Amino acid sequence: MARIRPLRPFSRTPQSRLFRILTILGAVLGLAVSAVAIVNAGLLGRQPDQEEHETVVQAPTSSTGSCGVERWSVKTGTDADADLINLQSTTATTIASLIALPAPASLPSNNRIIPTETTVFQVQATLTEYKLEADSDYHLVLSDSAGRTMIAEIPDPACVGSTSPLLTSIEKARGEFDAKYTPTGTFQTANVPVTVTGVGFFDFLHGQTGVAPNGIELHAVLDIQFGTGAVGSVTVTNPGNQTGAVGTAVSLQIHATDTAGGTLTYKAAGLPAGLSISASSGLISGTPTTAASSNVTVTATDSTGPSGSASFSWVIGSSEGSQLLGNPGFETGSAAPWTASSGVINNSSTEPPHTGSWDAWLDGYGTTHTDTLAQTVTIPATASTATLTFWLHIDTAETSTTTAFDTLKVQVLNGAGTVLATLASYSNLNAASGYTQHSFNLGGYLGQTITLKFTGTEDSTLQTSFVIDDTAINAG
Ligand SMILES: [Ca+2]
Ligand SMILES: [Ca+2]
Repeated sequence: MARIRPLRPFSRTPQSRLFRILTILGAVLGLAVSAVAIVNAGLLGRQPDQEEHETVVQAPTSSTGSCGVERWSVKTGTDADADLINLQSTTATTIASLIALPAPASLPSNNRIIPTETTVFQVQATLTEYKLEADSDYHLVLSDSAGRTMIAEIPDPACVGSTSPLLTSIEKARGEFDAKYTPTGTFQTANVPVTVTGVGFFDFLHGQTGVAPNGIELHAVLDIQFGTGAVGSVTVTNPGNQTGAVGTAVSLQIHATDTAGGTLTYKAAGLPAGLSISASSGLISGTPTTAASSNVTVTATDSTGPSGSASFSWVIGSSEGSQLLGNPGFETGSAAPWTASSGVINNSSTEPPHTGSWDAWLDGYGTTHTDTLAQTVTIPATASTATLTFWLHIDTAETSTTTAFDTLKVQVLNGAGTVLATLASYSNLNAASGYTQHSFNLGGYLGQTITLKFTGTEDSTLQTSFVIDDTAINAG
């Protein structure tokens, strides 16, 4: 809305002719809007300072009984762009940098100047003076060592809409200030070092005390720390967006750096069901129970007060793509969690792997011999499909084109060792160069604990080698 010039007593201070004209014009405009309960700061009975010329609205629960009007939603986080404020990070800056920003050509009443007004800045400065404004703001004047000044404002929480994402921080900052000072309607001198955190904001130039040439302010202030030197800060390293599957255990270590000198406590909001974070170590662990997409925010708080956070998404699939077999390509160089007969786990170049360095080589002796390879898995009841795949190479010294002298059975057994199904049987008749992938539906075993077993049996002469690699049981 258009800003309304205040009505002032003509006798109060010497005024320019232009100002008188504007004042009279303002009075006319003021009358025009009086029906909407806008009252004038200059008429509230307190002695107004020269610099604040803004209209206010009555708000009985606020410090002065009034809240502000001009760009008020932007100042307090209830504007149309409030959700664009990046509250997840804080940008350390200086008064010199902020007052060097170009002043916008116009200032929208209910929208933000991006990125300055969607950024949370932190400035170390000297608080030179402060005052309770007619709009219930605490008006702080910040100065750097070169005398450059800018304004920071702590709104009265009673003047902040309940939907504002800034409300909690504003309440905290107001409390931090109240714990040290008691602002009144008159400027009081402080001259103490402060670290002020707040949202960037461009104000109209009213000649406010301490105003930056470009009108930049920290408005609203979200935190103020008093004292010399840095208060320290906490930075949480964003782990990036995560994916997982129902039934597959998770272990994600959150890392944070802390210069505040205390101890860190971790919290997480929005974790997928089944996961939790260790408050002391920052380790997120557990097993997801539900397929869902979550927005997770992890916050680390130093015991002296500062905190940092990081947000990321975490998509839990319905165990789609979850692969149940351990050591599926035998690349550990040993059997476990397979059980295998002696000599099966192989890395000799005589029977090279499908991928990696290792495979499972059953038989190949040319004498009566049996090799086995087995692994027990539980197929989740939450899965709707389960598929066994593996790569198989067969070579042989047998020459028959009609008789299976040496065989490899692929079987499913139950917990008692009873064969539930023979999925396939291969033999010397299937010998070929290279590997072939085979696939079998295990959808009949959802929710069951089964043993997948390969059994290679040779007769008394002429070797046949059954070489297996890159196995998988994918449950989804
Ligand atoms: Ca391999
Ligand atoms: Ca044979």
